Amino acid sequence: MKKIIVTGGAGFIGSALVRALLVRGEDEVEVIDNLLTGCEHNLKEVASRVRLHKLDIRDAQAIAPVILGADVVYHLAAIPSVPRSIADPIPSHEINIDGTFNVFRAAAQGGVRRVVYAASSSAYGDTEVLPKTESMAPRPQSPYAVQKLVGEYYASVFHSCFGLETVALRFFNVYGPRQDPGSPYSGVLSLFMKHLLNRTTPTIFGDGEQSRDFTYVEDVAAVCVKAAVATDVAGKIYNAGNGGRFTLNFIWDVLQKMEGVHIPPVYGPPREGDVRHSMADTASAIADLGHAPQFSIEEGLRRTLDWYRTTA
Ligand code: UD2
Repeated sequence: MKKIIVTGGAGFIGSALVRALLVRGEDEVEVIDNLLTGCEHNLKEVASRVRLHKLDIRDAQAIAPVILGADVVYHLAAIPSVPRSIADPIPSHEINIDGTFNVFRAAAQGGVRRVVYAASSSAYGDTEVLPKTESMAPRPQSPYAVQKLVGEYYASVFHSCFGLETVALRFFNVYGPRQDPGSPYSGVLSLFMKHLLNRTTPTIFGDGEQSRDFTYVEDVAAVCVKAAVATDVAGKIYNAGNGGRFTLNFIWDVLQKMEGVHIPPVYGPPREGDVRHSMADTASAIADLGHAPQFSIEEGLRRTLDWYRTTA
């Protein structure tokens, strides 16, 4: 039996990946998570089939024996959020850079076949050209973006210097069930869902015309699994977005229509470190990984809203 590790597997994206792996028939899935932003509840339905190691990736000695001998490590553990990395940069630096180094090192020393690393579209910053292609020079504009980019560089160098197979996937604004709306640093769509169902007013930072390539969480889980098996991809970086972009104003309008309500948002000042527009060029991921996003924005929003309505 092949051991599969998901760091951050109790988080919103990690737990979706764990479920996708189990559906595929992987039967030795282990999670490393310090439960800082993730929670055990996210793994509730699959708890009997998953081993949860409550460990922090900053603790290199603790994670090494868990990673030892794994076939694949999906490295998703991180402190997300651009504004959080500005307000409180040290923990995100330590987890996103030092912790990521520890995971790669444990994988290289522990004979792991491949590490799939969750990178971020924030690496692009404000490029003039859309869509954003992997060959563009990175222009990080927040500590979080720098941290995620350093992880990509480490992924590449662990391949070239230590022979570890790595694939970095740049996630583009992932949304869906289980995204926690409980923090001011939560992803905007989880906050929109909360406001919509509570009939409260969301705050939009800036004019709401900024756009994002919102990607449904199951599509991201699917491309992670593909990245673990694709050939001739070691050491490379791929966009894991949908190839579309929608403004915040558009999304809030769609959600109001779905719910049959009229709640004008409040507009605040633009957020520090924010990128204006984000949209993935998916050609390389389609060609090399067989990436095939399944969920339109309407379908993804509908499923997400249904989940919050019945569960949250
Ligand atoms: C960045 C990355 C994304 C992922 C994520 C992890 C970009 C383009 N995307 O997402 O790939 O790594 O970080 O955290 O860099 N907003 C509001 N009101 C709110 C909350 C947010 O208007 O209450 C705005 C915010 O100013 C931004 C947009 O919504 O323009 C998206 O913000 P977010 O925090 O959901 O994600 P973002 O784009 O920083």
